[in-house]
Amino acid sequence: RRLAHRDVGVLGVPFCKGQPRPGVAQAPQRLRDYGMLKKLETMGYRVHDYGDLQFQEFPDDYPAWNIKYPRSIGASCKKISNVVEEVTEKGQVALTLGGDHSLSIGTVHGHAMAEPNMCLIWVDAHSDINTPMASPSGNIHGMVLSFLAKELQKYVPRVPGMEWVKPCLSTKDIAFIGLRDLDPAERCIIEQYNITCYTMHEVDRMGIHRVLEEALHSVNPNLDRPIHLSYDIDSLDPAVSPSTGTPVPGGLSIREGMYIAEEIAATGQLTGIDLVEVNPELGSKQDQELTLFTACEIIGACFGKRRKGNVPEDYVIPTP
Ligand code: 4U7
Ligand code: MN
Ligand code: MN
Ligand code: MN
Repeated sequence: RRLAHRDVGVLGVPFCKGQPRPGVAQAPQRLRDYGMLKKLETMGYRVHDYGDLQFQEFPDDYPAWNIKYPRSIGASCKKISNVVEEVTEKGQVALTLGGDHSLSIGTVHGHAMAEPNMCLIWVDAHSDINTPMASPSGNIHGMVLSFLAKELQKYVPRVPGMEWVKPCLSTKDIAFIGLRDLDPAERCIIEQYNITCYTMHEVDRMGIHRVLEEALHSVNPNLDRPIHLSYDIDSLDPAVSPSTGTPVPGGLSIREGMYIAEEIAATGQLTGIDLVEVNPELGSKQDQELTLFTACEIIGACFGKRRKGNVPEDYVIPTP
């Protein structure tokens, strides 16, 4: 399967209801305007842009327990899941541009429907595994994995809008990288279910090379499983990605962020990517440009752009 994927299916998700700050819904268009898709075309990919997803309005979308906008998010994620499943089945790499991280309930679900043997690498400052009853905020972007992990369903109530979700992952199929802001329930779940987890503490202790080696080994030892990479831009240090809703100091450097993307791309197994939580309306003009630049560099690396250089397949050194 290595390098077989020359087609990318792009889905924009201008969605922000999983968290409180507007602006994150503008990211898909801003990333396109910044030239992200042109960059992929220049790299030799055929880019199929499915445009921005259209959402249904739910005027009376009252909280369920403390969960905010369950019906809107549930219905949107159901659509997202169907699109990602179709795109994956066509043999295209599904690239989803968020939008807040709640959309990954849809992308991971859709990818798993098409590729049941899939594993998940979650690059984030946060673990997004709060259960609805434990969440301190009620924001779904911090609860994503609790809806998807089979082992956690005993903690998840029947939420209006989410009835369609089939828990499609095991906690064994998840690896976290970059974490540095965990709520008590999240730390407790990671320990009780022994979830593969490399926080910034481990990045400092072991270096990013060993972190990637071990993370890949634990979820994908033979590198024969399709990989879903869910990349929250807040995993990176606010110095390189300031325009995001929940920035946390002490994050990944741009070099570590690119190394992660390069190594996962090199497996040849990366078939689904989310880029989420870019908020191009936060911070100064310069902050916004920098965040868009960083996001494009990361996505380039996810699609095989290497800092050591690339040689096109049919390249010959020019002769005089
Ligand atoms: B993101 C938080 F309480 N854990 O649940 C929560 F700190 O997608 C933050 O990673 C979640 O940006 C952040 O609301 C979600 C909070
Ligand atoms: Mn985050
Ligand atoms: Mn996140
Ligand atoms: Mn965030």
